[in-house]
Amino acid sequence: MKLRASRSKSLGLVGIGALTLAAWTCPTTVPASDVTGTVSFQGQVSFAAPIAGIALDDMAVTPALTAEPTGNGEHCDVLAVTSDFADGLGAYPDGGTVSAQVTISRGGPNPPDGTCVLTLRAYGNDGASVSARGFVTVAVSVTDIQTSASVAAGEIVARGSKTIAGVDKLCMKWVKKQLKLRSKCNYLLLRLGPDAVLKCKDAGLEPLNCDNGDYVPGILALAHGGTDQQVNPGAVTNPIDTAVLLDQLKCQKFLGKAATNFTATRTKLVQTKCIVPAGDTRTCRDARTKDAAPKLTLVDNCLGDQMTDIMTGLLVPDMGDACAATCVAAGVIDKRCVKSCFEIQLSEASDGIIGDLPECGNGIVQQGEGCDDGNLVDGDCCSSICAPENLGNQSCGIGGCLVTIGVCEAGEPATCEPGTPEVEGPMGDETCSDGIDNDCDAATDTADSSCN
Ligand SMILES: [Ca+2]
Ligand SMILES: [Ca+2]
Ligand SMILES: [Ca+2]
Ligand SMILES: [Ca+2]
Repeated sequence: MKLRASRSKSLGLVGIGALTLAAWTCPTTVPASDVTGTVSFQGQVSFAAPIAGIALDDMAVTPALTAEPTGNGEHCDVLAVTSDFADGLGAYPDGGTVSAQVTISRGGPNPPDGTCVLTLRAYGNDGASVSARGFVTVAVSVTDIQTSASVAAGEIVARGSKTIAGVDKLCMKWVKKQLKLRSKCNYLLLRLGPDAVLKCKDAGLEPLNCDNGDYVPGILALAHGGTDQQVNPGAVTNPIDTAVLLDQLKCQKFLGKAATNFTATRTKLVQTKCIVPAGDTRTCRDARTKDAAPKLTLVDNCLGDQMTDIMTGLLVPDMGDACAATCVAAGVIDKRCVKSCFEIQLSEASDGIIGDLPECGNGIVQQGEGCDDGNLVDGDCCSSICAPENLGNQSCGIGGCLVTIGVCEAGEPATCEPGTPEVEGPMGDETCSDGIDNDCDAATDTADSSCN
């Protein structure tokens, strides 16, 4: 099982580490060498497993508003994006464009020569509680930007998630425990062979609606690649030659720990710090990614590079294609690249577990929204920022049937229903002298024929 799109061999992944210069190092204005252009994308969206209520043409593909540079000291900025839906077979764009206006800069007279790594996100929902999400990273060169090229992106594999963010305590506990235990189990099986399955533990039954998109197995697959024993424990019939490959095995363990610790930490931080009224923003979640990033330094503990075990034929250490394809060349692991790749991949997986960011205008009332009428228009009871509006009162009916209520109720237009007419009369009855048009026929008391 793969966490994400695997056709990433052509994609470059990144070191994050843009150099920040203090202002005083640039005493004079330098000629601008920035390169700006609008790159458009085409590609394919698919589902890891069918998701009830969501079809491929419900999926909209949108470039993220941030991009990472690969060149030292360079910057990539996304100035504007356009979004489009996939067609019935998952191909995008479908009639419109998926594009990003990008500037790559180096801040000096020399033109930039690196690439920008952009993230394309695919998202759709069933209009209620279930969503589908996926992403892919795509490298865009200076030439692509300069020529406003059309770039083919790898396949976006979408998984199920929740439209309303947040997981309960039981789920959080299960995720954390399961990641830890299964990662440990993977190491035990590699080191000791299939008999170690007896030592393997499991966090128990997954709580209901906890990981419907199977992000947890996806994370383990990303951390362990071809050595992942989760799907078929005991597939390794012989233990790995620990004498020869001890460093490699330890490295595998660190990759697992780094990935699982990072994910558990980020998921918990997002839950406690971002899932609060009006607090769940991309900025908040990105900040939690940075808070959890130190967990990924465990990757640095890896000694040695990839080797193939003679007995089992397994490549150790290994990781999912999404990172292996870009961060391992001729068996040499680029640890900085692995950390960056894990950070991107696992943040998206953590968002998959926790659920969607609120988006005003998607028709679903989410965290921090008082209403969501599916548009970004003011004056229709639910404002352009998804706050219920007060548009004064409305009245209907006459006489005893007169009803006055708010134009809006709880962010939706309210329908005024006149009261029910009562009997007025006959003559002598108190309803003929109460000053009220009880039967709502526009004639009050003695003016009403029923009182005569
Ligand atoms: Ca919403
Ligand atoms: Ca509105
Ligand atoms: Ca009356
Ligand atoms: Ca009357």
